[in-house]
Amino acid sequence: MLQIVENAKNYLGKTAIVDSKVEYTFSELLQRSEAVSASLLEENADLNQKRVAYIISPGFEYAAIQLGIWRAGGIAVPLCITYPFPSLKYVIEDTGAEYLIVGPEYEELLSPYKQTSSIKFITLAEINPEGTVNLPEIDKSRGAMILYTSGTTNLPKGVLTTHANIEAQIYTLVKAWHWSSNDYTIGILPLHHVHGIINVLSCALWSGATIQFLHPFNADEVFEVFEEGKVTVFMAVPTIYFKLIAQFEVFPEERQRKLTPIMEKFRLMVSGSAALPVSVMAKWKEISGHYLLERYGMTEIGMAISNPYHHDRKAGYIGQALDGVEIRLVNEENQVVLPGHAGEIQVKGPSVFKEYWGKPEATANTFTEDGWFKTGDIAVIEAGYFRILGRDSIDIIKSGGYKISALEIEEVIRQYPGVKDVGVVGIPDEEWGEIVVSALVLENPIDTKVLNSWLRERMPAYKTPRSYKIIEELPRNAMGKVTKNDLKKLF
Ligand code: MCA
Ligand code: AMP
Repeated sequence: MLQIVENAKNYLGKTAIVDSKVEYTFSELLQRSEAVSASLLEENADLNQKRVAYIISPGFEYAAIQLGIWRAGGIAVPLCITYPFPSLKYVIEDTGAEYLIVGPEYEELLSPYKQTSSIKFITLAEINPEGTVNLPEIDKSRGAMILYTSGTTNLPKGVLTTHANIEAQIYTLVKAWHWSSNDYTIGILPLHHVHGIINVLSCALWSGATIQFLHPFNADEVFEVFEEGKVTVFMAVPTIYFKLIAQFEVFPEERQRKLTPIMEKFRLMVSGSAALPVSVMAKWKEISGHYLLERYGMTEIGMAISNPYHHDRKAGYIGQALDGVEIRLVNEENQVVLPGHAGEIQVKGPSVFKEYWGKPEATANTFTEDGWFKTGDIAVIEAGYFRILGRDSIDIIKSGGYKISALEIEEVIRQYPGVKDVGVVGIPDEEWGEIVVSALVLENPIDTKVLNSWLRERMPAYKTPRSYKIIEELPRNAMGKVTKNDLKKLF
């Protein structure tokens, strides 16, 4: 029994999703998801954790497909809609997906998979709207979803979560942030990451709330929806709050005066995925009347630490351990540090993922012997609240809320003719958190604009460097390792 599906049965006539101004009830969502299950299962009784990759714009069909894969016993592999073909191919092949469900906008991009015999290519038009099927019993310990995350290796890793992990992640947030069927939220975040999939979409569906999708993100449209007066809960990354502030500031005073009291009535506004600058928090308070609730999470663990719903929210702090999540801070010897001392955040609990897909060694390395997940984030506790100090690896960059691996980008740039060596770093930026930049050592002269277009065919825009510097040699230490802090200074 999948709890998210069982809960939906309590709200059949209620609006679950608003997509392009069309309203869909929970009953329609369940029916469409069963049609998806039927088209995946055909004559089979259970997908038995076969991987189903899908590339669908945020909206009703996306939600129906996610539920349909789960109900049929498959593992959902949501693909990023802004990835170029090579990045999609990597995820599809790394998961060994046997099914690929493709929205109309992406059929041409993924057409190479139409011909292959190992993958069943399914378009939305091919899903029989009347399809029904006997659905299998799903054990909660089975795999439910694989999301890709960049790390300190040069290729992204698939993070496998079970149904039990996902239910724990959702339940924790529903309880901590008081979700109910009276809630109305906006879906603006990408749906290949935990923030959009779990914190917004799944928490809303689980609670019988309504989610209105806006795609692609557009600050003016977000305020238009606010003006309709239905929104109660809003979640975004700091870059989005930055963009909303910039948009608000160009509105005529009359519109500003109308918007503020509307936003003041919201029940909750949350920021996460990257550090929220105190300046953004202060400005947002002026505009909306809300102290943003900042929280901390990770693809591997869902949400772990959050500022309180009812009590003091502290600017610059991520809050306290969420219910059901165990947190400790340890030093380099893996010993718990004394209060007030910095240490790595380690996490235990039912929301922690099962494994990196097909990477037993990486999985083993990321857990301590006694089963704690090592986040790589360094924090300190001050007056009972956690504050993030940094990360243990300079090669992980957070830009626009996306986690980006410098090594992954370097690996691609190194293949470009004329490039002898390359170093990629993230430099601080108020709007994006960090911005990806690259230093190049050349064999032959190259045009960085041409390099940039070449990269855009191989990686999404958010990973592509925003600026390049051509240098004679990369700064290195006595061991020959590139000293990235010195590299940062060049920018
Ligand atoms: C895009 N641009 C950038 C970046 N991304 N420039 C610098 N740094 C970047 N990171 C450029 C584009 O190339 C383009 O320039 C211009 O900015 C507009 O790009 P576009 O993609 O249209 O931007 P946008 O649509 O306005 O997107 C901004 C965004 C988006 C809405 C903030 O980045 C976003 O949705 N971020 C959320 C990511 C997220 O959900 N992360 C959660 C993962 P040009 O025109 O020259 O091409 S973390 C997570 O799940 C954990 C569990 C957690 O804790 O939540
Ligand atoms: P991802 O793996 O994409 O899910 O990104 C998770 C990472 O985002 C964490 O390991 C943190 O480094 C960072 N992160 C998430 N929330 C916050 C926050 N509120 N403040 C600072 N960093 C955050």
